[in-house]
Amino acid sequence: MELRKDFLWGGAVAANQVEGAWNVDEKGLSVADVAMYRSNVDVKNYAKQVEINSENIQRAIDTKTANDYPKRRGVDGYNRYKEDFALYAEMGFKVLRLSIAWTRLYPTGEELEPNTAGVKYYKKVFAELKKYNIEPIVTLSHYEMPLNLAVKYNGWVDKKVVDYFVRFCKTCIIEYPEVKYWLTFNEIDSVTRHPFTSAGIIPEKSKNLEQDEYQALHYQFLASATVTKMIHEMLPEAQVGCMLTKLTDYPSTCNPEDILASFNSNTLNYFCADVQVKGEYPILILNFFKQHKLNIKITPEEMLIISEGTVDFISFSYYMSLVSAADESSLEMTSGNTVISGKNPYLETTEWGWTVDPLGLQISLLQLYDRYQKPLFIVENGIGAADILNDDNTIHDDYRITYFKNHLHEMKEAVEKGVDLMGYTSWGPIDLVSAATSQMSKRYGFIYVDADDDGNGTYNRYRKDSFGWYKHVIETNGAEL
Ligand code: BGP
Repeated sequence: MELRKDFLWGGAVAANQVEGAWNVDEKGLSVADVAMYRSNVDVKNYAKQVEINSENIQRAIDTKTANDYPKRRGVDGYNRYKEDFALYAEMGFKVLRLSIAWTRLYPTGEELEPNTAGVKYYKKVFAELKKYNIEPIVTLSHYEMPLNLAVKYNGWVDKKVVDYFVRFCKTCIIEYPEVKYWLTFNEIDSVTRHPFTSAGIIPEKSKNLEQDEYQALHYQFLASATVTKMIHEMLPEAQVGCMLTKLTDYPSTCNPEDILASFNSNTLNYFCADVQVKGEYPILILNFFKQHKLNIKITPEEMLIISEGTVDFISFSYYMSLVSAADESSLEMTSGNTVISGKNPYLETTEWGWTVDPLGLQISLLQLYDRYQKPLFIVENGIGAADILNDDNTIHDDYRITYFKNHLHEMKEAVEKGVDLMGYTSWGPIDLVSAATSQMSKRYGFIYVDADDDGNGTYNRYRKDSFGWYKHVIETNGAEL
């Protein structure tokens, strides 16, 4: 089986990682604007340790420049989007996944009417994409909650936030009816890994953090289903997807104890898709709540909405696989994508320690399709590397070409075996500010951006070697890798 004729090739970005212009045109502060993640962060406790407390947030609010917070500068995408879209068009993109920054439309999240400048900005963005027939895939929430809602309500722990989010989404649906593909929450499962950026939870405000994380997740499910229903009613042609971090877990040995540990890890990883695809909580998760003495408020009325707002397709990010053992101390540990896991002796890691596992992509696709029989969409995949810009403005990133070649090969194998795959968008087709580390030097793009970790540079764009390679892949609809 070949890839669909209308296979959706493209790339994926998030507003907070490319736009910059953090305080322009009435934009409010978002959680991303104050997150100070650094590369030396202990991933084991990620946001829970990483200086996310009231004092730190206040300091960030008081800081009026972008210097200390590279994300506030992004890659100047707010001003340079036309140039960037022309480059995407040159590569032959059919789609661009991007997010609409909640704080451009509702600076504090609580306004009754949207900010006109913000609404206008994305109209220009979509019109520009239209020129090239590039379809937008819109993520409604990509770690971009208004900071005000985090500070005032401890984020998604409070049900009020559901209404604020739905109001924002309704505006998006009314203002941008041309959008055919919508994703509600980026990596929705990440609430339990980095509760601040994912759900606006300030850990010191939580009496029981685990309880709050799962409560927040429940309200995100509710909001997602409400918005999914709304899109289905208001834009009958449009499709809505959930978005997961696919973290396929392998047992460290064939000892049944290790198999069980790995099964448990996979069960937790499937949990969000189970809710968003099937419209109900899996029994194993309800028991997990009991065992962990979590008392999550879930009403029958909310479950009705969740059951009525199931998604049309499953999208996911794929960067790595994990290894579990019953006795964690038997494992050498590694970290990546805010996850800590056993190191897999059969696999290499990137410069940032992320396990590289192309076959794991095939396995993930097969497992997801086998479990849900829903169309799948790979909406993030890529390698963060410290590229070198040569004097003649070339960038020889053969390692990136190898990475993509291997992953796309496995993707095609899965399709060959019958998986229904809608498309593939690489993460960061242009270099952007890293979500976890706030670094520029961790580069994902086919397009190089001349900026460093402190925000210095010309911000000029240069084509890397991988640029021409990806263009050819798209031209041949993946036949030639
Ligand atoms: C995913 C996020 C993205 C992106 C990517 C790479 O988890 O959805 O926003 O950033 O990971 O991560 P990083 O930027 O930390 O290398």
